[in-house]
Amino acid sequence: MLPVALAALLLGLPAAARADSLLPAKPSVDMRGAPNSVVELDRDGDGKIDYRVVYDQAGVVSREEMDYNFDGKMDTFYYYKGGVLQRIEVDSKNTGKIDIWVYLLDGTYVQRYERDTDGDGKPDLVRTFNGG
Ligand SMILES: [Ca+2]
Ligand SMILES: [Ca+2]
Repeated sequence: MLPVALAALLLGLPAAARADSLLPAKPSVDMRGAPNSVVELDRDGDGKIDYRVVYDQAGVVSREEMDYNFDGKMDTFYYYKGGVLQRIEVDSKNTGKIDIWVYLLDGTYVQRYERDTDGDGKPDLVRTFNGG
């Protein structure tokens, strides 16, 4: 299932769209934690982890993973650098393969997205936003 907001993303966006208006809502967690620690949540209580935060050696968030459709498999991945969101990867077709990559500017604005529409694991649709 494709998150509605991401479907909107693929249909075309004004330049400099805010990423947080397009993505599935995440639980609010601290962006800082114990060094090299991992926090896992089972948000729907089915016994399967559906949200995970990984902190780097400095205790800054380096990655988040989310099981958006609660099927037990992580499908949305958020990658950080220095605590700033850089890239989001989504397995929108639930195939276990990433088919959407979203690159952010300043952790907030969508700079570029790429999509793999034929399932070969490589992006074949690329759209770039120059921030208006
Ligand atoms: Ca769960
Ligand atoms: Ca899933």
